[in-house]
Amino acid sequence: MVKILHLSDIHMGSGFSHGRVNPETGLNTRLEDFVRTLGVCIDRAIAEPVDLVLFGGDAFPDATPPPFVQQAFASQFCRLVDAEIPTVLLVGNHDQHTQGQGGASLCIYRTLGVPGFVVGDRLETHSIQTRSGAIQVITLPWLTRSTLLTRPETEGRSLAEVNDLLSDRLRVALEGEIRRLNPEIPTVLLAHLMTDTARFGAERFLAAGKSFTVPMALLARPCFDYVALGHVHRHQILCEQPPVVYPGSIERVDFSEELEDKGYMLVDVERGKAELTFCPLAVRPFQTLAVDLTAATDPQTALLAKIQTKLVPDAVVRLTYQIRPEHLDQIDQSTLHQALSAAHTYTIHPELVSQLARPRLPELGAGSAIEPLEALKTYLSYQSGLEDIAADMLTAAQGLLSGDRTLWLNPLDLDQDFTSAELGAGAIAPTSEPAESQLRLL
Ligand SMILES: [Mn+2]
Repeated sequence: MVKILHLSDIHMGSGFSHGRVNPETGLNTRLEDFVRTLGVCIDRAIAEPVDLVLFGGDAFPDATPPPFVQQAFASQFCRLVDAEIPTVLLVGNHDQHTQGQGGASLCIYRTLGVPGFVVGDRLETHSIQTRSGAIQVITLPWLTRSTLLTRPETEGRSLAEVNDLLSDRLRVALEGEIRRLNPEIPTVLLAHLMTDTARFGAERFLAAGKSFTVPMALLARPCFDYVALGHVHRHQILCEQPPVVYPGSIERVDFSEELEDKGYMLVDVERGKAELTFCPLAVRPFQTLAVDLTAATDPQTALLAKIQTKLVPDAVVRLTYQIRPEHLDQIDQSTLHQALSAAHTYTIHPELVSQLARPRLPELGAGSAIEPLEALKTYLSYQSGLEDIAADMLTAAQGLLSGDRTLWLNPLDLDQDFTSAELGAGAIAPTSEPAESQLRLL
């Protein structure tokens, strides 16, 4: 039985906008959070101890992280070297660099010859000797079309055709690795990819462009005893036999991960069998507080009450409130900042709900048929500001529809020598203050 700790999508150095500078260290608190959480994973690997650590890719937000971020990452992984725990670092899409082979930020571990460290920047099988016996790890880093296809092969083809072609190439290349496996030894596929059955997490927003999805049929094969994935930030088990698992990211990268549990996997693998446990990590909470103040008589009190009862201390908080423009000055900003000060960091997003932006009237929806005059009546019945002239407007509309000029001419233009009979039923006499009604109409 080989004991494995499988973690993924560290993204160390991202989400700084959700943190603040720690005056004691000069570092962004979100970097400190990520380092602490990674530290908890490494602590567990050493405390067990596990026989092997598998990292599923996306170490940093990009391939050229600043030195202090690289150093924070290295100082955690270097503890595995001291503990003599073999480690495989897979290259994810965020780690790839256009210059040179594979991920520049991770290949340094190979260049330096860090003992026990393997960098997975190509499709390759690694035979690793652990304290509990040998294991085979096939590394499959993030694939781009240029990995397996040449330009003439992709030219003039649609995205779907290119993806099919890429799928075929991957099938053949993976088959080549599988045929060379020793069937007696447990085997893990460690891959950074999007499967066709995965549920999306934040990576939908992180990855630029539409990318390649790998069919589950390529992964869920009996030759693998465990399929360790990276890329999707939401933890999920896609297949039971063999287990195909995204552990998810170890920290929340942004608000799209607000409701997701974060953690890593502990896996006991032997040939034909794997037992797995998801180990949750106590990470910093993210919280969206949404308050609708459009119907509140005292918006300030309603808003503060919501914050005081719901705010999760030390969370990254996003407060959104809907308010009518005329009530905006009733919100005292300094009191609001004071109420939010228990948060780790917070942002405030007031949303002005204008009278004009009210929801569509159900009677006037696209699905219902209604006569123009009835439509106008319905509209006017909802417009409290037009009450005084509603009758005039209806009369004018009647005139427009019937073609009767006398009904829609502005009262100002009308000859004063007329009778109600001439105007027709329901009409009203010209107002003594026509200028005012005109103004209201504008
Ligand atoms: Mn990724």
